[in-house]
Amino acid sequence: MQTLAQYLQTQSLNPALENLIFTLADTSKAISLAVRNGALAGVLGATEQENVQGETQKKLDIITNDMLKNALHDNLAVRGIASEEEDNIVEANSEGQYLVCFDPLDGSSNIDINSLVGTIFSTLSMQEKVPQGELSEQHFLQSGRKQIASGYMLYGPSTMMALTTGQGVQFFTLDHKTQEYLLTNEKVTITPDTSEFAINMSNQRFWEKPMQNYIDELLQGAIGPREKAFNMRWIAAMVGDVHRVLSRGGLFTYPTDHKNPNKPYKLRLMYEANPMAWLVEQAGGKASTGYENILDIQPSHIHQRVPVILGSSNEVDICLSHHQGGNQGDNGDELSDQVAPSLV
Ligand code: AFP
Repeated sequence: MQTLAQYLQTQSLNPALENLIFTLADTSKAISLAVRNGALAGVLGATEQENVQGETQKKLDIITNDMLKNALHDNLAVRGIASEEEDNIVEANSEGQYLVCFDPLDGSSNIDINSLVGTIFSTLSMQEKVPQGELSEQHFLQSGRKQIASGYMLYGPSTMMALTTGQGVQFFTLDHKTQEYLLTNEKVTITPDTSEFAINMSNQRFWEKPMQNYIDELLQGAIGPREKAFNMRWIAAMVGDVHRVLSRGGLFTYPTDHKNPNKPYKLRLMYEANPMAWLVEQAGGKASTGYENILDIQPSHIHQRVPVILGSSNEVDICLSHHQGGNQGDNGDELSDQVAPSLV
């Protein structure tokens, strides 16, 4: 089996980008160890701090954020960093050419139940050179199409990395003995058809009408319009749910919901939706908000949230056909007193 280093050598990447991928991979090995040791390392549980999004930070959110931030800061190719756990962008090296957006520990509510968590990353290029002290959020606000290397590390029964540099999707598995990531799937492909979906059903009454109608058809099974039974899974860590979709197909969605009209979307564009949407497209699947391709969204701020529907191409198309002709914020009669949200 090829190591990550051997594989990347065959891809003719810019050596600085290759080096950046190694930095991310090496840091994930240390994160994997901290996650595996759990209570033995005293890293479980919450802190009393909140992140910029008002979520209570887990100890491991902060530990993993610091690990990645420090490692990336030490890499001279990195110009700046945006993280779920940082209120503002962090400036790194003046000569750096890359910007890295990351969620250091996606699914962190799973930590204390010893369930799946992961790290998600997205890399962009600096479009212009700016003097030290003048890097701003504006430099990060590039559409998902501009990503140059994205992926995730999944800390599960095995530690795995999914990577795309725009040449398909590869899976690497960490050999804990040698501490090498080894190539275990060189061409990850999402089956176009599926009978599996992932959604947090407890929000059903708050979804827009098109999503309610689509899921209702799936739930009717063989006697409904889809004429087949569907299975449902929900890991509560996007990284785990998307890994399943990449591995055996499926549809994953965290749609618009009106539980809290001030927060109609859950997933973050720059370090959750964009990297996952690019991976899914590179593996032959589709990713949309319901109304537009995720990768075409022009971001308005680094912590922006968006609705996400992604996975097996034919199933995503069927879901999108329910949205056609409708408007975002179409809640049907029951919730029509709510204000239609804009992308926030
Ligand atoms: P955390 O990283 O804050 O735990 O959030 C994980 C996440 O953003 C995403 O990975 C999951 O798909 C989603 O939240 C789960 O949300 P629910 O708890 O509402 O099901």
